[in-house]
Amino acid sequence: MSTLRSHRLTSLLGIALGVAFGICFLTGLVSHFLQHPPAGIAWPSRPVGFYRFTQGLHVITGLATVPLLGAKLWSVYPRLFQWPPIRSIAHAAERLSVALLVAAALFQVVGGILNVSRWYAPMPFFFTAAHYWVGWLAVGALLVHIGVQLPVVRTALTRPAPEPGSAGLTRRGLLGAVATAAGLITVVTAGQTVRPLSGPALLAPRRPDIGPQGLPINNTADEAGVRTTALDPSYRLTITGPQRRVDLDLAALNALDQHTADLPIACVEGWSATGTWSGVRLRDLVALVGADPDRSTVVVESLEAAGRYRTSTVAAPHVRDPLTLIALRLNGELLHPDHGYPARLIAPNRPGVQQTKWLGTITVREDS
Ligand SMILES: Nc1nc2c(c(=O)[nH]1)N[C@H]1C(S)=C(S)[C@@H](COP(=O)(O)O)O[C@H]1N2
Ligand SMILES: [Mo]
Repeated sequence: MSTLRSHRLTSLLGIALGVAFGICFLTGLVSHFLQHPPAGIAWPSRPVGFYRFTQGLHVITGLATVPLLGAKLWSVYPRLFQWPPIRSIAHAAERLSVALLVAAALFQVVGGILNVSRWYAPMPFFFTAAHYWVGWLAVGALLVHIGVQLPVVRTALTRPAPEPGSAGLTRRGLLGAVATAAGLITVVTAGQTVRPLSGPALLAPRRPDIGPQGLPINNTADEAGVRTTALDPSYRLTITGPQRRVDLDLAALNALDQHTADLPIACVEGWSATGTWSGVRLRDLVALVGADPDRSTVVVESLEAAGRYRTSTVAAPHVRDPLTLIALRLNGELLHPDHGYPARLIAPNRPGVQQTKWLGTITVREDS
């Protein structure tokens, strides 16, 4: 057995891991509630890049936990198999919470990596829901674990550190290696959302600058099965409001006031990239069908026949925001078919999954 294993090492790794999991949990909650707001609560549309920041942080921190988790498990590995496995009721409860914590932590990290790599085959369940609920399980087990281990950690860290061993890897050396590994993982992946790091982003599943019109794609027009309908010259955008319904062809859409905004696509998978989008303000279209743009809710629907992300709801703060566009252009060109031609939604502080592409209909409801 390695002499490197000690309460001190485990404590230090545990604190780092606890901080990382805490950041992941809080940013994960933001992502969940932004996408599933509790009834009667609407998220603000500003700051523009808020979700880009929290979700980038979520995935960066999650990936950096891999070496921490590995080292932490290694440092306690022999103790996980102590005999007898159960000594008392309290001991049994503590063992169970540790088993839950290890299982939940591995599930979160492995599932997160599979999702970021878009490899869903090993996950025959809906990843997002599972990731959310297991997150609560992990945090619950983590709090129990912290409560139980706090005295051990306190003793281990207040007692003077033992003399370093004479041969082999030292504790400082091991912690340094773990920190270096976490740093390296960050450097080769964070570039998918932090532009200055896009050069070394060798392992990032997405690069912010690779894709048509300088932006990555989540789902192509062919994958969504919309190429024919999207390119059909008889295309109309149907907008239905409390007072009237209008069908606008591309000429009519282009004849309306055009506006430009620099806004990011911030995917839940952690990549993000800013584009310069031009088109019609959603609030102008809301006014066109006789609703009050300052107090309306909008449902947009894609030409895409099926698919989880074919529709999204735009709550009042985003409808009202002059930066919320039905974009017709990206970076000075007509939208590429993969970016949602002929028209897509783009709004500030909004998860990528809700930036609906290939819009077919817009339904406006005035809030009471
Ligand atoms: N209709 C439709 N819109 C969609 C999607 C989709 O699958 N179908 N994917 C969403 C996701 S998950 C993201 S991250 C963004 C990506 O936009 P981009 O491909 O233009 O970069 O589009 C969103 N809009
Ligand atoms: Mo996405």
